[in-house]
Amino acid sequence: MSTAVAPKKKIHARPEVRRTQLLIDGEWKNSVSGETFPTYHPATEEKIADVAKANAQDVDLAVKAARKAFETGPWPKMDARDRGRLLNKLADLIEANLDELAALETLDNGKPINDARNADIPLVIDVLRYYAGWADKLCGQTLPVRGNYFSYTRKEPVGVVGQIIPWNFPALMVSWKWAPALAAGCTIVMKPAEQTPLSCLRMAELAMEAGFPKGVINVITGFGDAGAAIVKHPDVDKIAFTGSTETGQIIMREASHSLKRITFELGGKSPNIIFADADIEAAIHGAEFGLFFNQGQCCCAGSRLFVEKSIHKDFVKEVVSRAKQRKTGNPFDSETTHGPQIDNEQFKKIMDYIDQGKKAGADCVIGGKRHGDKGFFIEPTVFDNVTDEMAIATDEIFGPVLSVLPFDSVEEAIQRGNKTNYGLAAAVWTKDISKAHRVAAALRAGTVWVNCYDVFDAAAPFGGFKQSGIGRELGEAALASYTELKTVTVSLS
Ligand code: TXE
Repeated sequence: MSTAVAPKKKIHARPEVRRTQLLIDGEWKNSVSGETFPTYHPATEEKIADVAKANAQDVDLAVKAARKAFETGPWPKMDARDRGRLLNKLADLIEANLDELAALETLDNGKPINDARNADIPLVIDVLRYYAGWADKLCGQTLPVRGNYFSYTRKEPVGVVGQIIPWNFPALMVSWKWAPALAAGCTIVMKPAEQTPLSCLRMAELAMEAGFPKGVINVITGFGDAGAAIVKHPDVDKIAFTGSTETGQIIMREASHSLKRITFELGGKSPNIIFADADIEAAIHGAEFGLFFNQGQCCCAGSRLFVEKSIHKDFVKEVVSRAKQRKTGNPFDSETTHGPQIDNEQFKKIMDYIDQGKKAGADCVIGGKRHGDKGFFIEPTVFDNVTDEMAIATDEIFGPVLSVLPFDSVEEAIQRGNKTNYGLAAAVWTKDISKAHRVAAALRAGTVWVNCYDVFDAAAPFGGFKQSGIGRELGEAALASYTELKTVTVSLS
């Protein structure tokens, strides 16, 4: 992801909300109970729309449709290249409706429109196209077995997959989940987060327009109980989940009953390590962007900023000055760079951490307060002189709160950087190439950025060590979790 450079000021229009029902077996349906729930615009707290509230009965209908599409529908048996063509067609339709989807994302999530237009939705398109190319390249191997046998492997779709996603990158998470699953020939029951169902529903509508057979993509909107019903359902073969570590633990316990395949992308507390010999200008940007992008609501946010003591004072001064320059306000304004948090629950959680940081004795050098009196805005906040055991250094805050931790040596930075139960991402800033590689190898994290931050690519696997997850998304690696490997052995005698 790159920082969006705002063009001249423009207030973008709010989009129309076209879909609020469940998509089951190619049909838009109310929930069986008839119940709905509201979704809100986080910048104003106004209700946007009422959306169908699914329960276990709806989930059962969606799983049945996905199972039928998998067993008897054309999908897994379709020529792989035609599956790829449909993924490309969906990418084209999203591109044609980029402005609308970006605005929908801003409406439902509150992220600045410039970020949605220049980062989220273009990445969605890229991921779909990347996996479209994989659809006809999932090859097995011939095996040099002993005896008069011909033995080979086939990569087959894992089956019906339940996909449960969060609210921080609603459309992007849809693409990370749908694209490898569809390329592999799986069918899907997806549950978007209750805070942000709208872009997923619009993408599902575009998938229908692209011509995906009915039952291949089903969307269930609702709360954690609907997610739990997907996890419990005996006819779901795999769960792909992005969200909190706590919910991941619940899902893992539940999925163990039927030994469902699982992939998890969970929380993080990523170390962003700045050495004195770094390109300081670039590192200042990396420190600011690495934490404040998306209002700090990134699983890989560089929330522990380790700064070498010899540059610590000046570096913090510069980061604070950048934080001050962030423009907080209406996310539909193209000049806004800092939007609201997603909801009141997250707002309260973050404010509580800010309070804990102050009470623990860290120096709150900027921010620390609510911005305005409407919407869930929090000022970009920097705590200096944070120590490893403070809650603001150990817990995922998932908000615009940066903790600065001064350090003395390479060994100390590595040791303290790794002192966490998480292991999603890390970054190291230095001009010394040997040091960069040494530290990159020593950090226990699924992604290490060197002299950059938040650089994502459809081809680059992403996921966590330790309690940050299981398995990998993106790249060729993601396809492994959507396929089963079958060995076929033929007697030649
Ligand atoms: O997450 P949940 P929440 C972290 C972040 C945040 C905290 C809580 O620290 O402050 O989690 O956020 C569905 N069975 N992340 O409460 O509960 C739920 O409906 C099945 C990091 O939003 O994990 C939603 O669709 N599903 C993270 C999804 O799980 C269940 C992004 C995520 O919700 C369920 C988001 C259950 N029992 C939060 N309970 C990241 N890794 O990026 C809830 N859900």
